Amino acid sequence: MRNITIILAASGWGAGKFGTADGAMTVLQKQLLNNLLNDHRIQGEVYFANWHFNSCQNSQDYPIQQRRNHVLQVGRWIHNIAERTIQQGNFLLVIGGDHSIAMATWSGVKDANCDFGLLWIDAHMDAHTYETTVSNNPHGMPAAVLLGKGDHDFVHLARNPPVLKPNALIQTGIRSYEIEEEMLLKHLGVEVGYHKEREAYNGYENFLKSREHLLKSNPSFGISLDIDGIDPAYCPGTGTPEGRGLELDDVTEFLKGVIFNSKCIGLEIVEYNPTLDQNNFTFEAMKKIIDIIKT
Ligand SMILES: [Mn+2]
Repeated sequence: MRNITIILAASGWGAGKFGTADGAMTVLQKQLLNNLLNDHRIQGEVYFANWHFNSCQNSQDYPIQQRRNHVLQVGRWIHNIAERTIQQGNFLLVIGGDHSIAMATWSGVKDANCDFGLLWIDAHMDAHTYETTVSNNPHGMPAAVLLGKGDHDFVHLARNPPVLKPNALIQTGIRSYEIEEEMLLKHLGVEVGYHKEREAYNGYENFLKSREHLLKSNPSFGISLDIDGIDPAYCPGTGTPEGRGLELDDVTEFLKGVIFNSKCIGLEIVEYNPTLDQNNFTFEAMKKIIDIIKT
């Protein structure tokens, strides 16, 4: 029996468009968790919270400080549940929502006295701070925050920051970033898997290598999956799509049965924005991803 705690965080406060919040909403309403929750090998509990009155609004219509405060509120909620989840030995599944929630997810895991490495699957580095950001969107900052850089309160969602030492983070799928982000990660010595040559790329092998590498210096690992890391041909429903992305099959193959892998502490899936979907492609991809983790 595997105990699993699922957090559905309907928050787009860290993104440009609040529609990202509808990702968690859709997963709930369209019952994408049913196969997980009805599996006799799994004992699941679900936490859901919606942080918007109107997800049709743009976050740019709100002051930066207010958006930041909401990101912190959502973050404290997630942190507390994540911490308890890991203390209880449960598998943690977080579904967003935008990627700013990663600050909280992995801060909570760390505060449960868990040593882990994090595989970051994304088109973007998300290594901005308020000093370098162009958009002022916190979902471009979580990797920096987890490394102890940037906004003081974001960093201190964790009791003892930084959450990650540079060798406990590996990024993959990266193909869109600003020079300031690259400089920060290079300076710290984080391993970045660039994804510019799609043809020459062996996605699945690469995931396995990254996991092995993380497990050399960490007893366990977690996965932060930004679905914009996957090619927009499969996942067009996301706020900042980038072409020439990862193969969906590589990602699902890697995630196969992951909740029964005792070395894997948790998975986070973020940036699904159903309002931007085309032909339900992203919906179907989400369904596939959620089902495969118990297969
Ligand atoms: Mn991201």
